[in-house]
Amino acid sequence: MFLHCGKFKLDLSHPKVMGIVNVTPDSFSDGGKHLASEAAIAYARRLIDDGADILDIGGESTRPGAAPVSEQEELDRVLPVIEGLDDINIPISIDTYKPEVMRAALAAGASMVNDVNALQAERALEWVANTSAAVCLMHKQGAPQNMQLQPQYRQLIAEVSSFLSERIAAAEAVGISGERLIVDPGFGFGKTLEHNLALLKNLHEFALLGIPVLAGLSRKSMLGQITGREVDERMTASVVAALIAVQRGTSIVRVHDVRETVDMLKVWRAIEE
Ligand code: 7PM
Repeated sequence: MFLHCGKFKLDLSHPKVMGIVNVTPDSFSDGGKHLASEAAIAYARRLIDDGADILDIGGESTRPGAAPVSEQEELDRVLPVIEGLDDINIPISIDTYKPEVMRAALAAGASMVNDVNALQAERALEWVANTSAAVCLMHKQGAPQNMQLQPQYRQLIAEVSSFLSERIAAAEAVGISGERLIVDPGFGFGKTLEHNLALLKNLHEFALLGIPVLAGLSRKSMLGQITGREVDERMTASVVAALIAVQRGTSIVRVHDVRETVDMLKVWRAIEE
């Protein structure tokens, strides 16, 4: 299976690593916008050295309860970073749910959209259709501000699956072909620990949609709940969770710890081929 993203064709016959680059003021330097961009660019280059296959660049935290950021602020954060990475030879994904940010980022050189809102915003489908970018369609229940309050499902896997299948149909209806699509069950987005574990255990079910699956488990609170560890101490748990995901057919893992995840995949592949 190949993923078409802009000028890139990613061979998904082996799982790929998407490295997370958060361009938020608290993540990179408080010495002003320019320094923050430079630091984010340097960080992104390190992830490439570490073996990242895709970079996911985001300017607004989608974490539960996070304050929304204005469109202009988000653009000011991510565009200089995308522009500063114009020489790299791996795809850049823009992590946003805002159509204007998608459009500007794709024009600046990004070739994938990672949308936790699955292109449900007005104009998002149409704008992405007019490009050759790939899109990750993620499931969530509720809005980031309240989604963790009381998540409930009658049939978790079936509900997440049918949402994703409806979004695949919506994307294909506007001309975004299946080769450009990725689906993601959205770990932690309106899910309890029990829900997250059931999703992880049954991840192979989503491969039945016929679209590559992406899993974002890195450092998530479900791993904190299981191990009792703080967010900065969840690397081992994250790498193991990524292994469980690829064992269940996941094509792309979205991670902070690129080096360690790449090592894990090398070990896994050594016995898998
Ligand atoms: C706090 C909680 C901070 C959660 C950050 C997060 C995903 C994503 C995020 C995912 C896709 C994080 C998350 N998670 N995009 N964006 N899939 N496609 O760990 O699971 O970065 S935000």
